[in-house]
Amino acid sequence: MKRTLLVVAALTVSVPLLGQTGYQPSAANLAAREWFQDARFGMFIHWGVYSVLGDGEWVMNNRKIPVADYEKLPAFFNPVAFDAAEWVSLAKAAGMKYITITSKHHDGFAMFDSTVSDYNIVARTPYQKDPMKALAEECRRQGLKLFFYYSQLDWHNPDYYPRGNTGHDAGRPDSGSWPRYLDYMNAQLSELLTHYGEIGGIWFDGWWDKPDADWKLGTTYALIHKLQPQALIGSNHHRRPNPGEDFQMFEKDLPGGRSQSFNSDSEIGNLPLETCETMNGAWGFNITDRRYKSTREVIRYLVRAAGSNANFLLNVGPMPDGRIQPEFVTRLREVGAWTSKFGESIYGTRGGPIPPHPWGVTTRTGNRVYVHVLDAPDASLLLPPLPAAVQSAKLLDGGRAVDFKTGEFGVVLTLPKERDAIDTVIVLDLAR
Ligand code: H79
Repeated sequence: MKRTLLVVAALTVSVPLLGQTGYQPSAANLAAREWFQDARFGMFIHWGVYSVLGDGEWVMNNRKIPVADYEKLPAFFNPVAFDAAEWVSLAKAAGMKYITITSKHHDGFAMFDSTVSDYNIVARTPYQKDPMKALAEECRRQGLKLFFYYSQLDWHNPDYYPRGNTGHDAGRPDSGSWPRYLDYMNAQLSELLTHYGEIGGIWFDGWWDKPDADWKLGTTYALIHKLQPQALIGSNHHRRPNPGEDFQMFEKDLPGGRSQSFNSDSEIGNLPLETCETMNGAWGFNITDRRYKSTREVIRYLVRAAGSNANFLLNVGPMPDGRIQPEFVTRLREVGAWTSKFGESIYGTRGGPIPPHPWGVTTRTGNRVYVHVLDAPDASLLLPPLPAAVQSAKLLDGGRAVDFKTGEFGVVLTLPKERDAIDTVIVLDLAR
């Protein structure tokens, strides 16, 4: 009985607090959402003191490393080969339009200059510099937007209490002040929103660690939107978007996909969409992970994402010395060769008009439809009826005409005998 009452009380209290109620995005924010969707392709960067161990960004939790031992890591983090211009140039060469980087991951270590705690890169590492500053400046110089990943979950701060589902082996005292933790988090977010010029937005993660806690999301979201109204807020909570969020992301799944257990409850909302994926199996640098996706697989994921009306945020986990490993660099340059040739079928498009199919996807701009034929075994392909009559069909690569017939059931395309091994893109111009 007591338990039931508690549950009811928790529900009635927490529901209205799940976001910035009454949020009206500013004109600048709405414009940024359009920019974001046009951009379609970004670079995700997971980089932190965990990179030193070469065992992924979850190493503190997975190897049950207590705070006292984990705190030895910053002394070994000295990325003397870090060159912001190289990273940004590489992203640009791949055809990426923005970068999203871990400013703080679950381990709680700030990869930026923070005054609210000395658990940060400037105070605790021999490097003593703020790489977010260098990246922000370089992104501005090269015309990319910079987003900050920020983990709401924290395995280091004792005020992250009561603890959530993870981080139980960090050896922290069984006490702490949750309101003080939220103040700390909001103070760090204020730093990220005031010290680095105009940023693209904040990519939250870790909410899922304490889904029943009162995160006072409305306060945090209002703070961000007040400091930078154009900044886009997204949260990787695997739920429907909350009021105050500006885009919705999916981890290791296309929108609506269910391949990951944590996506079992995810639902697609009405906001701009993004999906993120790793280039091997790891987000943070992993020295033994050789499960590299091929360039072809990466490009086809970008195509499938665009056809699902979503951006693709492709991850790299730089090494502790600041370099990006050659396996990633090679693939990114190859992806760039493809995007520079086929980019018009991706950038500035929206998914559709035909929903994704096993044979491939469609993207569109205005009255032009790009049919991305990925896995169509037959010599012809039937498209369901389109919103307007097809006036011409041609290959994007080379411009050769593609035969088509319009009938009662839709449009039948005669596919070229020689298919592109990655993606055969057919351009349809529809009547206005
Ligand atoms: O930042 C990246 C991940 O660290 C973070 N989100 C992306 C963008 C993330 N946090 N949790 N999860 C993803 C899902 C949890 C996966 C886990 Fe595991 C499975 C945690 C423990 C088992 C993968 C395998 C990570 C550690 C071992």
